[in-house]
Amino acid sequence: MEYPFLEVTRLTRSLMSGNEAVAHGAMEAGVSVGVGYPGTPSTEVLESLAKLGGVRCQWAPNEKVAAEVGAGVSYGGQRTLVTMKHVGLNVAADPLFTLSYIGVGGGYVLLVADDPGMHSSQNEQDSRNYAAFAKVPMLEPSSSQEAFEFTRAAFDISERFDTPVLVRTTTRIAHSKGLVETTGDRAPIEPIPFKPKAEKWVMMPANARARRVNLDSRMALLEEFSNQSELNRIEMRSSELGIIVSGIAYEYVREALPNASVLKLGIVNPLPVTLIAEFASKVDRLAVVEELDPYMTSRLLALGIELVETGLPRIGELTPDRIAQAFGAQAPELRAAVKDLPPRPPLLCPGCPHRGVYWALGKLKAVVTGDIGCYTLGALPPLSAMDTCVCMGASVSMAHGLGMTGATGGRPIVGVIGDSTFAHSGITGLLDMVYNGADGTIVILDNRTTAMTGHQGNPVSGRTLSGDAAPALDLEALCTSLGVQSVRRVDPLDLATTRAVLAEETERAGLSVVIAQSPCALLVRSDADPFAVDEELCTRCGACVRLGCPAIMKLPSGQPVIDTAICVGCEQCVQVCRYSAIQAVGPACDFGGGLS
Ligand SMILES: Cc1ncc(C[n+]2csc(CCOP(=O)(O)OP(=O)(O)O)c2C)c(N)n1
Repeated sequence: MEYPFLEVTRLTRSLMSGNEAVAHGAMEAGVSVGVGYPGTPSTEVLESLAKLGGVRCQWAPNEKVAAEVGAGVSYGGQRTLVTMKHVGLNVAADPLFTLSYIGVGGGYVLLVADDPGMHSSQNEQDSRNYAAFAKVPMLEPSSSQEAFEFTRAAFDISERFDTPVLVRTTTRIAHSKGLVETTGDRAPIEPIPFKPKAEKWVMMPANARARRVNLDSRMALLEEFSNQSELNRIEMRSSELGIIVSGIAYEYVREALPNASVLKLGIVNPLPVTLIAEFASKVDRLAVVEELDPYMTSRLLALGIELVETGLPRIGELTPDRIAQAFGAQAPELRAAVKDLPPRPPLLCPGCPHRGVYWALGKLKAVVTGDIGCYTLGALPPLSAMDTCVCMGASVSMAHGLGMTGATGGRPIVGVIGDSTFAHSGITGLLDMVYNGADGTIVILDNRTTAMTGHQGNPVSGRTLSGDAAPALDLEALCTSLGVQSVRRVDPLDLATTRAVLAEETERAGLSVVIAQSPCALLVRSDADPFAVDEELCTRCGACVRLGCPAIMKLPSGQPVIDTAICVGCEQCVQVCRYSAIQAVGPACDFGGGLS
């Protein structure tokens, strides 16, 4: 089978992360709209695509919306790239499972980045299962070069087979860099005008039943394609051992077992069953090496293909060492990692406005249903001020549910949610509380940005992906119009007022929202002088240390000291010191408190 994308004229060679390479692939494929929701390790795909220029790129408030905006673009006959992290695909699963029935107009590619080992996620999921479950093809690159080429290929496959296509990366592919050869050309795509065609575009039972049959025929054609495609390839070496592998694990296998023959799969759904049987017949022993779920293993065993049991872990990331060990091979020589580095646990930054809210909630002994963002770090000692964290938006709905139980023994229940997370999936939970007459207090931490994933704009901040001004959501007006009885705004850097307002709102019956608004400390350049502890006035009571500010350290003697190089002069510690022992000093350095 011939694919022009594999025969591109190589013009430019540059070092790119997998995320950048996906963006280049989409750009060269002639994509006209990129849309997604940030989430590590996928975020830089859309940011890179936006920087390449010529493609309209935008953040959606959540992944379901992104998937649907992309569907509209595709039905309008243009190519679209939709991006998200693995848990985002849970949110976008609803449209995905029907988009597969409908198919596409212009090419529709959904990039999903998994995070084995949970470097930055609340769980690890293997999105390959989604491809099989939703009945859509999935491509899995093993390098930055492939991330580029497979993304281009995915658009061709999408249009040729009339299907959305998933491209799956994992953290190691998304974030590691490799040389990528690109053409720099942009495929001229002729937009296909939208034609009303209810039997294709309108999924109601009568139409869906017909498309369901069509879906199975399409998957059969795609399996044939998978058997012949250059994206799947056999690399014959010793016939003693054959490994079936995809994604980053391919690179590990090449390092750990250089003599093994390999069937390298670039298409992981549908699996090329004939090609797999052919490979199996060429080797004495056959094994599957795969990170996370036994996705290929279980399918091959069901087909009656004999596999060597590797005992490789199903949790976390694979490594060349682990693979070598599983096959009794010598571990590859790797450059020794630097040992004994001090641990650097994530912490709320100096000057972070979230800290003031947690301090106040701690004083009120509130039970805090939490959410996902920088503010999840409030769960860590010494603040230890968050009691639950499940998924985006859950803080609001769980405050509602917990409130029905009376299980907190009279302690107030407060849901805490960031501005981006509130726009993502908090609004419906709040509407539910209003609708069902729930009591409780929800704090919206409005730091004017999506900080956790690298300061993306969102509907509350009123800044688009390209940095343009957009209408900023008026949180007070929104919550009031939903029917919340009391909506108040506080500056969380003013600890006494924050505490007083939260005390009033948690004591009153009914539903209230407190908007704690202060920009992320990394967004403002602080001109304030840093502070220092006057050891003569200090009683070592520890109140300042309990704020958990990285600028405040406790010496072995128990004496707190402030690192003036990172103190941004937010004065939160000044407010908790009852002995006036924390005082401003002259400027410690000339680069202020953070990025501007
Ligand atoms: C469904 C889903 N999509 C994306 C993410 C990635 N993610 C983690 S936190 C976060 C947003 C945090 O922003 P915000 O709520 O404003 O809080 P901040 O970090 O600014 O304090 C995102 C997008 C996720 N965990 N789950």
